[in-house]
Amino acid sequence: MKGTVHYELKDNVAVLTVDNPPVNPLSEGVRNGLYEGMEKALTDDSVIGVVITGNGRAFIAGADISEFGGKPEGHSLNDVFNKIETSVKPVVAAMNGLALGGGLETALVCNYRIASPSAFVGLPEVNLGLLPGAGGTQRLPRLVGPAEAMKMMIIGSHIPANKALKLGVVDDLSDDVVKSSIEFIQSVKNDQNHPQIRNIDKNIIEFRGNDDVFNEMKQFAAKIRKGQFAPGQIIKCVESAVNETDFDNGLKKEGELFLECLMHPQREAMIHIFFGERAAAKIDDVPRETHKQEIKKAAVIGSGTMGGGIAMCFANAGIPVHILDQDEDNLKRGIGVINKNYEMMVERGRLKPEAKEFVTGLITSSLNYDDIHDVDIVVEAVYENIDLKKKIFEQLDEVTKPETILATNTSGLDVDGIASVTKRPEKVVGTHFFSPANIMRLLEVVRGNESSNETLATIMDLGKKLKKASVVSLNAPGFIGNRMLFGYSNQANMLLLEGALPHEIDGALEAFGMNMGPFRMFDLVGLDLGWRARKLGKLETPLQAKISDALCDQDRFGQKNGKGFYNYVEGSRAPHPAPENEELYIKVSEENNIERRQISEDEIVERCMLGLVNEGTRILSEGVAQRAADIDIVYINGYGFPIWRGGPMHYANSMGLDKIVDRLDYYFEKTQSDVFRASEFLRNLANNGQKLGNAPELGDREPKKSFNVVNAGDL
Ligand code: 3H9
Repeated sequence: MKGTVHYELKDNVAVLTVDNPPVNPLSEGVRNGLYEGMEKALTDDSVIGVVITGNGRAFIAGADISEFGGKPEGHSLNDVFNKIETSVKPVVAAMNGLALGGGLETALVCNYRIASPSAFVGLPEVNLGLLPGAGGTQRLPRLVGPAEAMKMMIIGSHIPANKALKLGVVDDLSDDVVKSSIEFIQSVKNDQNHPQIRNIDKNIIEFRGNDDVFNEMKQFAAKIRKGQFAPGQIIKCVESAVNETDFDNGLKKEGELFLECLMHPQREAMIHIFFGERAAAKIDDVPRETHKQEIKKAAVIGSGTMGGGIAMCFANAGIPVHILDQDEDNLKRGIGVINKNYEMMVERGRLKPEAKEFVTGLITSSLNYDDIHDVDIVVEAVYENIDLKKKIFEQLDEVTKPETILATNTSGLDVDGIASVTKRPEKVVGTHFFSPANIMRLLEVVRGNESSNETLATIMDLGKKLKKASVVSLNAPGFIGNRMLFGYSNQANMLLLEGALPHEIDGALEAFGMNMGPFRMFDLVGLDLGWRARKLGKLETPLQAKISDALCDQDRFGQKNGKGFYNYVEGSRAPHPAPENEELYIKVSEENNIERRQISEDEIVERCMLGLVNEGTRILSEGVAQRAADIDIVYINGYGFPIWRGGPMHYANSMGLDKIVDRLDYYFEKTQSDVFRASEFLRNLANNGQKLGNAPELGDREPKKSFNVVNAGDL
């Protein structure tokens, strides 16, 4: 049984300390401990009140997420909360640290709340496809009003203690929460009544019978949590909190709606991502106790969009960073962009002016390699040219101290090739940030053949400090994310050749939940990249790229020049259909003997998803990704896959691998396209009724693709 609660008497006050490292979730042992602790305190006449607190850095981080979907054991949270709320002796929540979900809900059934200034509170259940199901939707609106409460629950934000105090979520702040709580209990021990949030209705009464605030929230939720089930449920709960005159009716409604969330596939998908993200940060064959280098100072080579964004990541994490460029004008421009980004954050209220001063003060720059001799890590972020990168790495190897980690921000070049020019290949690693690097959460960490355990452990640790979702990929063409685009993009392009129009394909995939359809993405990236690479290498245009190359021949390069698959008006990224392209689509289809036809949304989604999933299974079968969930993390954080579907691999598992193989075989028979050729690995899993999970053991893997067999522009 996980977790326990220590019972201690201090000055006639029972102090119940939740102990369930590292973040004290309400596992069975904790629920039982709280229940029994409350009973003991209530039956001991010498006890004048109860303090509930947490051991370590957290008060209570919520219900134990790993218990969802299983059979509940021990005392329920309801039993525990009833015991606390009906206590005749005052109960104080001494919130020493994080109080999230069921943790904040525990505090809300107490009579008083005293928080440490460093504590954070929040009801982030929505991130797990859930709603606060232990009274949070009923009690929080009574403290802060329905609008603020719904905003907190729909965003799922963590609020700092001083803001919680201002909002009235906590009553006081103290550096020593247990001592202050005990003193407080001494001061109210003779009071007959202690406040209960269930009895407060001054903040909700004015909203009774008025739908405006709920309609506004529905619009807000549709915008920031498109396609998600839980936000609508949260709003319904708060409607009950406001409109039901009997508190217990509202609680009952919350219970019913919580259960619906619990049974919903989005809950399983989102919890898969919660644990998947934490698992992805671990590398199977790198022991947890591996020594990590301290990163006290960093350098970034190149002051372009990527370099600037990466430098901001370091500064935001409080790590001094030096930007190096070879061109003074570039450097000035780059620093200017960084300043503008920070200014914009201040204007939008996302950064305090003094915080801006602090972070910009951490960024220095120059044109001189000698200035980075003492840094602990260098991230090279120049444009994708292997010869240039190799030249830079030779120089970095010369000027930096021997223990400096040398990282390359490449989206697809051979990291081992780059490492080979240094005398420290064990210190070389790929760090593929996604643009804009200061905003996008994904970090693909590319493990070179010789990258040492210490280097990898240090980078994974750094990823966490930079607030990234880090995923390890072996050094293979396209790594994980871009390689998977191959099958997906191939099918999007084939559908276009077969008769569907870009806005129809994008529309179908966006309705499925993708943040951005493939043709909007192609326009954003630039159609000319593949076209130029093929021209340079005198390579033939593959069938799927014929339309894209034909558009480039007509100077349609995408967003960069205002016309591609779509048209754009200056200063806007909004796509407008380009009917003038349709003649060209028909012509290219005809030239390639492809008969155009009406294509259904279902077929569009199915073919693109099969392309994505099948390439994912190959990546797994080669061990390029450690686990299927790692691939899901990549796709959700870097490629706009809807989190509520749990990522492409989880999606395949939930469809059933036997069905996936059937559909791959169906399309393979029709098209003979390699995109639909099911691997033996996938077939075996499907035949044995298994799911996509870990990569096969080392000896059982498919050989990984080599860099020299992949054509430029194919990926
Ligand atoms: C809820 O409360 C429902 C109720 O309303 C109603 C019930 C009826 N459970 O993230 P970290 C593990 S729903 C179980 O690396 P950090 C985590 O897996 C819950 N395990 O640390 C990891 O394990 P490992 C509402 C949990 O400092 C380890 O703890 N609460 C839980 O970066 C360290 O976690 C939430 O949604 C949990 N609740 O971040 C909060 N939480 O070491 C979810 C963590 O084996 N948690 N673990 O990989 C978080 O957001 C972050 O973990 C937190 C700490 C901010 C707390």
